[in-house]
Amino acid sequence: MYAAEGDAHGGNGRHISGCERLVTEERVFSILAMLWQRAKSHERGSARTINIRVDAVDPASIRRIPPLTIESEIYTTVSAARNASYALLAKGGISKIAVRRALEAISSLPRSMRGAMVVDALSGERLDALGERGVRISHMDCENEEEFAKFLRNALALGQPAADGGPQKAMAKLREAVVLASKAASAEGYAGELCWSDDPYYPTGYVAHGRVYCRITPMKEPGNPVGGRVLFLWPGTPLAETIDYWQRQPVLVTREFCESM
Ligand code: PML
Repeated sequence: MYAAEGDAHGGNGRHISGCERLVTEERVFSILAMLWQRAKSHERGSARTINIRVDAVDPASIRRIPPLTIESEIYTTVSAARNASYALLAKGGISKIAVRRALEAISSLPRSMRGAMVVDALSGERLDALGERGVRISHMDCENEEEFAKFLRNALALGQPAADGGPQKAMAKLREAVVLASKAASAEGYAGELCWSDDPYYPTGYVAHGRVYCRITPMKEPGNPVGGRVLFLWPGTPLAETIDYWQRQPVLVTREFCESM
C-alpha cells in the first residue's frame, strides 16, 4: 500500500504511509481494511490517494530468512548519533566516504523518497538510476506474528527513547523496519544500510551491516519531515539481479530461525 496526500502517481502528493504484507488468502480482506484505516487516519494526515496492489504469490516461491539481531544506541545530539553510524558501518567494511556521501544524500533531500538509494559501499557512488523514486523493497512480511512481537518487545526493552512517541508506535516502526532490513540483508552483494524515518516525530533511525540492525537515536531533529534510506552494495554486485530480488522475491522473516542461531 502506498498512501499520499495528493496525486501519488505524479509524485506531487506528500507521502503519508506505506506498508507491505504477505498473508494467506483468508486474511486479505481484513488486511485491506487495516491498510485503508491506516491510510485514512494516519497522524501525518488523511490520505487522498491510496494505491493498494495485491499479487498472488506461489507459497513454494517464498524464501524464509531469520531476522537481523537488534541492538540499540542512544546519543544526546543528532551529530553524535550520525557520527556513530561511521563506526558501526565501518565494522561491516563500509568506507567512511560512502557513509559520508550517504548521510549527505539523505540530509539534503528536498523531500522523502518512496524507496531507497543504492550506493557503492566503497566509493559512495549512487548505483541505481531510479532518481527520486529509488528502490522500493517489497513482497515481505514476518511469519508467526506473536513470536515476532515478543522478539521485538525484548529488543525495545534495550532502550526506548521517550521521543519516539510511545512503545506502540515504536513497535510498529520497528516491526516494519526489521522485516525490510532483514530482507535487504539477505540479498547478494548486500553490505549494509542507513535509514531514518520521514515521520517528523520519530527521530530513531538505524544502521545495518552483516547480521546486525542497530537502532540509533536521534538521527534527526524533531519536526523534520524528511527521511531516507541508503542500501550499500559491494562493488561488482549484479545490480539488476539484486534490485529484482529486493522488489520481487517473496520473503518471510521467521523468528524460529533466530532461536536456532
Ligand atoms: C521508517 O519509518 O521508514 C523508518 C523507521 C526506522 C525505525 C527505526 C527503529 O525504530 O528501529
